[in-house]
Amino acid sequence: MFERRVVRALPDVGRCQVMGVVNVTPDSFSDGGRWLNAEDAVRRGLSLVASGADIIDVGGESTRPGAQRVDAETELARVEPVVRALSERGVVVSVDTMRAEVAERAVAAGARIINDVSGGLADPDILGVAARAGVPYVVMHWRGHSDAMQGEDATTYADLVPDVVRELSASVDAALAAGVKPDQVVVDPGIGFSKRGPQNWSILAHLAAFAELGYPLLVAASRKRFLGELLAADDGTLRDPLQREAATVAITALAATAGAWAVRVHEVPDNVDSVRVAERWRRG
Ligand code: PMM
Repeated sequence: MFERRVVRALPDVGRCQVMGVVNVTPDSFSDGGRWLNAEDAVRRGLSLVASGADIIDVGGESTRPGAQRVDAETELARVEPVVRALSERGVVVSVDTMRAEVAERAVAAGARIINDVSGGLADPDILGVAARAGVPYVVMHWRGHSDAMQGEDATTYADLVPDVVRELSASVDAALAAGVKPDQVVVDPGIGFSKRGPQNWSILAHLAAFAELGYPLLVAASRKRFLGELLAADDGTLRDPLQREAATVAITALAATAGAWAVRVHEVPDNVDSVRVAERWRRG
């Protein structure tokens, strides 16, 4: 277990926060196409809040392995109205984007967190946007875009955990150098990004090494492939993404008990129960 850190400028809910996912995309691996229409996406976000989500993460570009990039205009058209509508209703919104322009417009529309899966590597201008806006900035460990991230090069490490910690730390340093305040940095080891199945388990078993960086920790394992592999049928068929919920809730309990600041999940109620149990467990 490690200290559960909080993020300045966000409410401290007294336990690990639950970040509910709304992907306004046609192709995300588990909810792609379900909330592509802005009204459906807003309704989904509000329903996740009603069931206990503390934060809604709105994304307009799929980062599933092999996904093709969308242009900035398309991404913006998907996320901006949803961010605005949810923010106007008092929801704490994070914008899941790698683009400076999209982050800037989303913050102007009310987003209170920038969640950048590339940790500033895809578009370094995003660091200045986060610094000027003075909003929390999620720095994820990332080694390349979706078309290359699961290749041999991108998933090879000399020593996995120290390598990921070091690369993540370099991204944090760049964010700080651009003016992001240390108490607004969140780190995320990037489950499923340039990590093959077993590597994800090594990362999760060593969350404390990431906590040692000294920042709040976000864990985003919901429904990901490594869970499908763990729960595969005898013939090797992966467990369907929608049937990975119990496993996701188990990861939530373990991450929250360890001291994660937040978990990023697709379904909320069971994960809220899970973090409440975890917090009670931590207090003993
Ligand atoms: N994973 C996805 C999207 N956004 N953001 C953070 N901070 N960490 C993640 O691991 C992460 C993310 C991909 O999952 P999805 O398609 O279910 O959104």
